[in-house]
Amino acid sequence: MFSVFLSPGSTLTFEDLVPVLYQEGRYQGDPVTLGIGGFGRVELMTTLSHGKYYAVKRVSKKHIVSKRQEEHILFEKEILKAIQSDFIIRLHAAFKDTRYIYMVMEFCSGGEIWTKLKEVGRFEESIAVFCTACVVEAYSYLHKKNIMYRDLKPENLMLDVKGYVKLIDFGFAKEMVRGDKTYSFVGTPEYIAPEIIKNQGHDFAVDFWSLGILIFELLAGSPPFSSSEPQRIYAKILDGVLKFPPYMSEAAKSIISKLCRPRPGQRLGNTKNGIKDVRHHRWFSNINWHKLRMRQIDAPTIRLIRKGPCYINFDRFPYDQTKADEEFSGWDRDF
Ligand code: PIT
Repeated sequence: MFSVFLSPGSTLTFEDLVPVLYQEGRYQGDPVTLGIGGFGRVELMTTLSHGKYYAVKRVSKKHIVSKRQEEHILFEKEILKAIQSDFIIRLHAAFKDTRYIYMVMEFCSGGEIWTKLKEVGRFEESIAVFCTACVVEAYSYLHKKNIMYRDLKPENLMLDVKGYVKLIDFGFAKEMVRGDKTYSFVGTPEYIAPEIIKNQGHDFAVDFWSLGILIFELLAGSPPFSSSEPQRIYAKILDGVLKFPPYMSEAAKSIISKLCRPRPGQRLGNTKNGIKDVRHHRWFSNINWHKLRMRQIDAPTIRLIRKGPCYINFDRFPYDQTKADEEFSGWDRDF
């Protein structure tokens, strides 16, 4: 077992981590799974010594090699290691063995925004404003470091114990020189900007497009351009016609329209004043940005968070007993 320590003074070792088990219900006695994705699974773990909780992402090395994701996963770890923001998930440590790589991350006990949105249908405006403001802070931090995020959606937003929002999943993030463009086709169909679909090259502006889509989805419960077939979604995105439900406020419609402008150079956040213009839009007039950064605002999202066992705000997933094959090619030397 190799281990990497990322926080000086911390004594977290892989052997210290033990799984947290469901205390009741259908899966009683099984390890708690917080999420499953194409990438692997995230499990809830704790230490017997200090009792803190961690979300541990585990990915099969064989799977990474078969999907040619070696570079990607190494980069994901390097990015997460370099990031220190209250609005982005923290990576505490990274480990590997012969079968898996593990990323030990901060546990956000409030659960996914996506789960909450499904529960209540759509968010009240004050909740949507607060969640989006947290994302703006995360973007501001990332863009200052020349990192595009490229995968904004409710599934990638977690609530911490205070109801503050944190960005997770840096699988599509990319470091970019200012002024450069990249041509990779990435993202989730409903959130993809028109210039990506048209393969015209894209940059930081795609993050502002997706911010507009997110605001719409938080307020309406579903994104503005949707269909069961990705091709139909892309056609709607290229048409660019936003149809707002009658209950949406004028300020909300205004900020969404400005973020979802087809031409990247005209998009709010991507003109000469940069992200400042987003912060100054009237939809955010009740947000004190300084207080938000200081975590001195009472988060309206707290109403969405349930009290109970530490996994109560998460969907439950069956345990997967199968063990991945071993993998020895050595691509993970630097992990
Ligand atoms: C959870 C709960 C939690 C953290 C996470 C998931 C983190 C997931 C994650 C996944 C990634 C990544 C960063 C974070 O790059 O507290 O359900 O692929």
